[in-house]
Amino acid sequence: MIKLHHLRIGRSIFTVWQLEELGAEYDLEVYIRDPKTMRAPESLQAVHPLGKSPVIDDEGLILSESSAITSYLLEKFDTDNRFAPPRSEIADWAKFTQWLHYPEGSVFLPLLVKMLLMRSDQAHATFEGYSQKEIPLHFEYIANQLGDSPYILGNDFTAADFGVTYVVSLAERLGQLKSWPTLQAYLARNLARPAYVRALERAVE
Ligand SMILES: N[C@@H](CCC(=O)N[C@@H](CS)C(=O)NCC(=O)O)C(=O)O
Repeated sequence: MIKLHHLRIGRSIFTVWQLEELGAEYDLEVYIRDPKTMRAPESLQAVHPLGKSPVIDDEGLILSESSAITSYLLEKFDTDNRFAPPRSEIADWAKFTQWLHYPEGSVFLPLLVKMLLMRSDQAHATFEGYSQKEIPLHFEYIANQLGDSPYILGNDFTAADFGVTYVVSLAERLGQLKSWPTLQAYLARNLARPAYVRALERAVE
């Protein structure tokens, strides 16, 4: 059975959500951040050298990186393509893959810079300039992609929505969503999904 090494609070709740959407059986090992440093406990390093979460252990296969974990879980549990287009539909599959990797690859960095700036008591003009320009660039891109659709690839919820929901939720935690009603509505819609609610209950977030 898959074991998910889940660090509270952070992106691995979105992996718990995926496991719930997929109806997979799994065990959860929960880790708590150091309240001062907000870093993961050292015990996570015994699981994976980077000591970060999510990490899954599937009968000895240790896998890190949230998007890679999503791909693995789809391969294993989404055999009827409920959450991703089949590879045979190459253009749809390529767009799906782009949106699967975009949140971690492109959106997370400017949000991380913003988070660090908020924790700093010094002025950092270069970093401020970067995050002030990059964050709206990404939000507009996501909002335009959504348009009037409920999900990032249109009318159907797909596994690309997990990562996009993660970065939008992080943006909300950082107080960055006030002028973005489309993103607020998208976030509320996804977090109301029964599988997300079950994930919160299971992970006791
Ligand atoms: N690129 C990795 C990032 C993993 C990551 O940085 N996870 C954070 C939690 S959101 C973490 O474990 N931070 C604790 C630490 O670095 O001490 C992924 O997508 O899984």
